[in-house]
Amino acid sequence: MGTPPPSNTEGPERGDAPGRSGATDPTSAGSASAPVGEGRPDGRLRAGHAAADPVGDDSPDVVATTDGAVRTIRIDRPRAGNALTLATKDLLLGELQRAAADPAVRAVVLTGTGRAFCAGQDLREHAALLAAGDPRVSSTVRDFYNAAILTITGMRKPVVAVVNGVTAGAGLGFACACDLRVAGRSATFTAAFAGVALAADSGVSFLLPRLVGSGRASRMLLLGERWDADQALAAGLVDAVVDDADLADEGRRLATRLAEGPTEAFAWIKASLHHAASTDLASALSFEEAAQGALFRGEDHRDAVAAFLAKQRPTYRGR
Ligand code: T3D
Repeated sequence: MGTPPPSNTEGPERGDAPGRSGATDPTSAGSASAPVGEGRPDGRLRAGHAAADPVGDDSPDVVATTDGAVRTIRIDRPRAGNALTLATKDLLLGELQRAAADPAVRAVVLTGTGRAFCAGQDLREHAALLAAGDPRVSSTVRDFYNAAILTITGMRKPVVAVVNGVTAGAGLGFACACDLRVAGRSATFTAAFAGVALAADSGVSFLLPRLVGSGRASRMLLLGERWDADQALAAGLVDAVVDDADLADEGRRLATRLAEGPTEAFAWIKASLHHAASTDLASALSFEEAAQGALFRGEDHRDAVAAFLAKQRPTYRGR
């Protein structure tokens, strides 16, 4: 296979603009995709057209900070468990797309403020939109949830979920979509959808069974089980659990290590894993061949081989 197939799980090609897929193109992910946040000196973003916040704190915020090549995106509505309103979703998708498109960003951390990672859809706003017959109740799945999940999975750089507390509904989908998941000891995990008489969204039906197996995924979705961090670790839902006090440092350590790695190879590894998740062996082999073919031509590969032979540590430039 000379070139990867045209889907969101396709492999990135060297020299492509970041976010080549429609989902990671800031101009093509639907009406909710246009960044509406106004940058503030403290790095917090506020929606330009935010409706009144359901918990009345007028702060549907997403905080984005950059440390070297690591971009940290933090959902910042702690009074509502970092539940997602339309305004928060606009900001979050915009930040995800910006991180995907910025070549200076080589790893991303997704986390939340306070006791929650993300409680999913804001149910107060949802109830109000339902009562008003607002069409955004259903369009938000396509315009935001689908677009955001595809932006995370299609991003040509690793994304680390630093799960600082409760995660529910779409929040669980966000954690599952990330490439690595590290949780604080107090984190809990629940699908929550059936609790409000909904089915899965945000990729949970696809991503969760691949992490924990279909039996455990069914228990989570049908029985509404809420797992603690150790259960999540045992089931494979997270890769590591650390004390809450150490979580931010561990997330930073992981993301920094990834940001200093061979970004282009990571992009292909990520794409290969996503491609292989829904294809057959022959197609996976072709995809791997395309990946290695692209990487053989890269600077990082040549430098890394030369460094190995010279018994030195390679310095990756991400190309
Ligand atoms: O069209 C569409 O939009 C469909 C899209 C759907 C995507 C989805 O995500 S559907 C699933 C939505 N999420 C949920 O159903 C989760 C609901 N929340 C819970 O089950 C529990 O609150 C949690 C398991 C998340 C946490 O439990 P706990 O005991 O640790 O905390 P708590 O006391 O229940 O919540 C703390 C506060 O956050 C509380 O506010 P209060 O009473 O102190 O003022 C609670 O109401 C608020 N909160 C938690 N989740 C949400 C929320 N507020 C709004 N929306 C929420 N999802």
